[in-house]
Amino acid sequence: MRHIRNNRWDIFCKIVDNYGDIGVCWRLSQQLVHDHNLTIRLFIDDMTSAKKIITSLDVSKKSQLINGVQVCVWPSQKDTTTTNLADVVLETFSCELPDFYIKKMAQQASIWINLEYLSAEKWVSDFHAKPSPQATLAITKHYFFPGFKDDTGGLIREKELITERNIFTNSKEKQSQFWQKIGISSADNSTADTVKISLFCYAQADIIGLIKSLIVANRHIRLFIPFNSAIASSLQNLVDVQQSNSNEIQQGNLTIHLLPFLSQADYDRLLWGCDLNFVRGEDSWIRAIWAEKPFIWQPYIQSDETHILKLKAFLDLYLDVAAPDIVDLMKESHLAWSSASAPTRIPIERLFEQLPEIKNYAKQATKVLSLQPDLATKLVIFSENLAKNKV
Ligand code: TRH
Repeated sequence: MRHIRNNRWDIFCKIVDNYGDIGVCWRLSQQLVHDHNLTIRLFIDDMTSAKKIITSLDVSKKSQLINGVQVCVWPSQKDTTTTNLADVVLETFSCELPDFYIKKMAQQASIWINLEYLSAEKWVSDFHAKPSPQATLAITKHYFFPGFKDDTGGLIREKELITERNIFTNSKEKQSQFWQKIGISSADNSTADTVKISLFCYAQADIIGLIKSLIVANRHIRLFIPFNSAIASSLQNLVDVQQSNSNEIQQGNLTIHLLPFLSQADYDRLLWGCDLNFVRGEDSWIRAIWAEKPFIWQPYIQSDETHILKLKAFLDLYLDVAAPDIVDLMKESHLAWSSASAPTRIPIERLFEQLPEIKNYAKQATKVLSLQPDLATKLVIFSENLAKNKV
């Protein structure tokens, strides 16, 4: 039997807001090159925003090779970059490919897959891998939904990720090197009861309430904040960031470390090195799961509190076999953090007391998820099956 291998892929990314779209596309593009030996072109509509994630990007260039990925500006009809279309075209998050490009795809019978946003909701299994024939052109788009269950597209997880994480968490030296690299050599001198927390969230969260609770908590806390505009204004209201004249702010038992926006690789290490991670959106959420540490996830805010449905669906799935007291505590904490109408703050002291149990559960849940095939592998198999059905 002939083995169908589609080696050349074009990936299209539009940056709607924040860092999730480009964060996912950049991670996946690199993985398809390094783990699957594919030739990848990544087309991006906003190079300046993309530079936040692809730090070595030269925004003046139309096309450049970075870490094995050919990074290109969003194409126009006259661009020679699109003379040769790839075998597989990956539209991400329904970003709408250029019309001229779709017409060419129809002529060449390209494989067209749309990568959707991640959700743990039940309907995802029904919609995953479904075809959508186009009304005016002889071409079919296929929907690929990431997900937590076997009958979905899986989660992004690089081949070496779990090994790299284990090497890091088992090596005091590697951790020490990391804290030094991001300018926090004092992190090594933490007392045994110090809780390390990372914070990445949307401005709607009760950041002030959280920090006030941490200031009066009955143990030492280090709070690491990769600085961004969502957090900046809340922080200004609470502590005098300007006057502190340093990236370290001390209030009671709490030390706040203001970090620059880290590289994706360093952000992973921050999650691995902390005891509790506040994450948001899509990509940092999944990285927190792979960190196998306790986390509080804040979904991307949507109208009519739709994001709360997404949050509840995830918690039901993720906490499926957790002890009832852990389920209650995690649900209460997540809803307090994400729901505008929640009357209470995160029960931080109870969370700290239960941290060892939550950590054990996180380990177990991550292990189960990491036994499933990863998203890139499923995507490659999916594209091969589509190609097989074509011939
Ligand atoms: O930035 P986000 O809020 O992105 C969102 C979501 O993806 C949402 O679903 C989508 O609709 C919206 O964008 C348009 O959160 P997310 O998904 O966690 O992406 C953040 C990326 O930034 C992720 O790849 C991790 C990375 N990151 C760093 O590289 N360094 C850092 O210091 C931090 C805090 C994050």
